Amino acid sequence: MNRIHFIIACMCSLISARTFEEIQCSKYHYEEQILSKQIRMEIRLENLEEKVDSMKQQDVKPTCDDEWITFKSSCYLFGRVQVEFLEAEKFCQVSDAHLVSIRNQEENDFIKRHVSELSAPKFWIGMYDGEQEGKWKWIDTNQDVKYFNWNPGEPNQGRAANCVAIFDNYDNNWVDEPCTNRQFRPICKK
Ligand SMILES: [Ca+2]
Ligand SMILES: [Ca+2]
Repeated sequence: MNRIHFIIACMCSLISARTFEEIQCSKYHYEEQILSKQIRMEIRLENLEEKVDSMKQQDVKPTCDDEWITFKSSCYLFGRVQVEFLEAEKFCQVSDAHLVSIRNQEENDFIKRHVSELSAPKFWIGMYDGEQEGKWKWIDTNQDVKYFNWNPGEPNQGRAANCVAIFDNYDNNWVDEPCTNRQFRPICKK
């Protein structure tokens, strides 16, 4: 091979090397695009699945037993016997329920609306501060109470009253009462 042939051969090999790199590069670029498209589609699919799950949950209505009333995803029973607070909780537990916990304004409005339609509206709700004065808990989960609907001036009886009731003469707002008071009926929730 003379000098000119050698130079031409080198140039050809350089050209073919660049072309090969270009082909490889464009192949990687293409694969990268496909991969990123695939990732975007997977994220969209996950988002859609989450949306479908949450829509399904919103539509779920429990099947409540006779005399129990459905609201959102729970069943409520407005008892007819007047008992002490702990007896009221036991009454609910017989039906695999607990005294009602009222977690927000909407649920409170539902309870108030229903109680005001009844002729003897004095009820226990499942809230107590028997473990530590002023630290109110829900009896169903033992969680701290975060939403309150005290009647103005309540709670007002300190250690003498560790349970909570709702009365029509207090506009069905919450009042603290001695737990041994037998004037109240249970509202159960499950
Ligand atoms: Ca108290
Ligand atoms: Ca009170």
